[in-house]
Amino acid sequence: MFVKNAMPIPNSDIADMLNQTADLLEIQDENPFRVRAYRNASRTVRNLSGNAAEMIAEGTDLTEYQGIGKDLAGKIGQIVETGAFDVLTSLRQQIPGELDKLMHISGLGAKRVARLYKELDITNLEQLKQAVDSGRIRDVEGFGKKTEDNIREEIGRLMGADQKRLKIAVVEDLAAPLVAYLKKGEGVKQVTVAGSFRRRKDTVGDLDILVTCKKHSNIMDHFTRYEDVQKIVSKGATRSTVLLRSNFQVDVRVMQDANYGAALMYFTGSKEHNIAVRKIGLQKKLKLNEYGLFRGEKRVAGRTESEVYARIGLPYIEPELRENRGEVEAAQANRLPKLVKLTDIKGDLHVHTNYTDGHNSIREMAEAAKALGYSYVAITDHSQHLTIAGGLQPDALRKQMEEIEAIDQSLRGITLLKGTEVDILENGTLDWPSDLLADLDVRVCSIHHQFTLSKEQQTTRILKAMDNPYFNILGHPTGRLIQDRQAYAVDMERIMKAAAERGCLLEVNAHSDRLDLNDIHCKMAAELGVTVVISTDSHRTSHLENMRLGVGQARRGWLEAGNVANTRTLGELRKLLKPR
Ligand code: DGT
Ligand code: CA
Ligand code: CA
Ligand code: ZN
Repeated sequence: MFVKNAMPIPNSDIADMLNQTADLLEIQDENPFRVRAYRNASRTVRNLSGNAAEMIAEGTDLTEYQGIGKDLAGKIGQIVETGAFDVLTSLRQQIPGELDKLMHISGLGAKRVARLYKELDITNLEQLKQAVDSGRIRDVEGFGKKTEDNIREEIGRLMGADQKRLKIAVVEDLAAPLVAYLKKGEGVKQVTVAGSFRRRKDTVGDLDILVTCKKHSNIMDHFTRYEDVQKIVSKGATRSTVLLRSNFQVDVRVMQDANYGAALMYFTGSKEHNIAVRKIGLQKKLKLNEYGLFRGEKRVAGRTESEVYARIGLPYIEPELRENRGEVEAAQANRLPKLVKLTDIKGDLHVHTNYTDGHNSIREMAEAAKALGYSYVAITDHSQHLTIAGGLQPDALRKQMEEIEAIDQSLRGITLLKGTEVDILENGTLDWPSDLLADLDVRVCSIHHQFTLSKEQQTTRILKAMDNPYFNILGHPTGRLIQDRQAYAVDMERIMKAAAERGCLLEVNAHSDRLDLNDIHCKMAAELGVTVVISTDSHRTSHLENMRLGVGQARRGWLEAGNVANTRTLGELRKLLKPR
């Protein structure tokens, strides 16, 4: 199970859940009184002066407040206790995608959103945009030119706001040349990217860069003259902000050596982590801010992060853990995980070639894997059902297996494994017969179609597939594409429990668009005793290096090398891949 967060759930989260319930009920054309009851309760909770969870714990009767009857008080109690409540949970299962967000677009509303879903299968902003762009929306009853124009304008605004965050791989490409450039500035000593980038979040809102330099450096002139700068938002001696041509924001702050560690800690965040650490400091009469750790007026630490943590009485906490998801408590109890590292990874178990939709040959992929120092790599092309990706027919797979064996014979230092990425069909069977599966070393089993099944159906489908004795690895287990496609509905806890029982592995897909399992799911995997595999799903040689992105998510999910199958030797790995 999830470790319960030490912080009580904020009122705003409870209020959001109640409001979302009202939205979803409205989309279902429910009784308006029931809808309004949820909206009223939401507003009341949002405006409470105390924290609802704490109030309940202290015995306050919430029904004393306007708009909260016995029934709703019970539901709020359920949210406070479990972080969820049954009405919303079941509504979310019944109503796909982001219909509740779409209904707030001006010109839409609940009824129209429901109609768009029924007639055009629209469940998210991207699909709505496509329907507007292609003119299909005009064909729906009640949608005229004016509505269409309204929606188009609103989509532009929403997507613009949404796209301010970028995928971490994209931000890496912006950050690397900028950091190299800053390091060339006169008198510059250290340059470090802090913020969510350093915590390896899957998307990043802006770059927070810290610099130390000798006195009288012209670092801010240097920074603002960077060729990719589109606009200087502000420029000062110690802090400047610019927008790059991609519209992405970069903050640069100049720090003193004496408080560099404290500043790095502050600007690495997360804010929630910082607050939790500061609280512990205060218990010891120590004040922590970006200028250092102070007892009274006296700075007692600040030069390095380790020094600051140590003076507060904590071991060093890795940036990826700093989300206030229990890491501070774990640090206090000396129970921090020893996080998996990129250098622990011994091979890649999800790689495509030009047999299907990859760009490189088997030999090219194998040699690139060898160059990374791996001791094994599995070739896993698509199965027959996935025709759009050139899925192999059985005889083509047989031919590929022979070629893999031949190339493996000719390569030293790395073992090529015969694999497949086999589709999980809608009824839960695998897209290859058992005799073919039996002759392979690695079977990655993935969902590539029917994303919109109900949670129950999708879960059953996967569980059924896992009953197949040849099922090794569940590929990209939620199917999400970051900022592009929602995860399909699935009961991850049930899947993980089943995987743990059967010895199935779950993939952390390191492809820059995917990164699923995500951080939360990785943590859940460790807690439920599921072993994961971190794989790149490479479609060309350069993709093999995306392994670091998957490792980043695994680290955010508290995973140690022992939780990750492809940190093991080939011999140990083969045991995990044996049919059951
Ligand atoms: P992002 O950019 O949205 O992906 O996320 P972050 O975490 O990089 O957030 P950002 O850029 O707003 O701020 C960078 C760090 O600075 C943040 O992780 C913690 C710290 N910070 C910013 N504002 C505050 C604040 O009001 N209080 C505290 N304690 N820390 C803050
Ligand atoms: Ca940031
Ligand atoms: Ca920032
Ligand atoms: Zn796939």
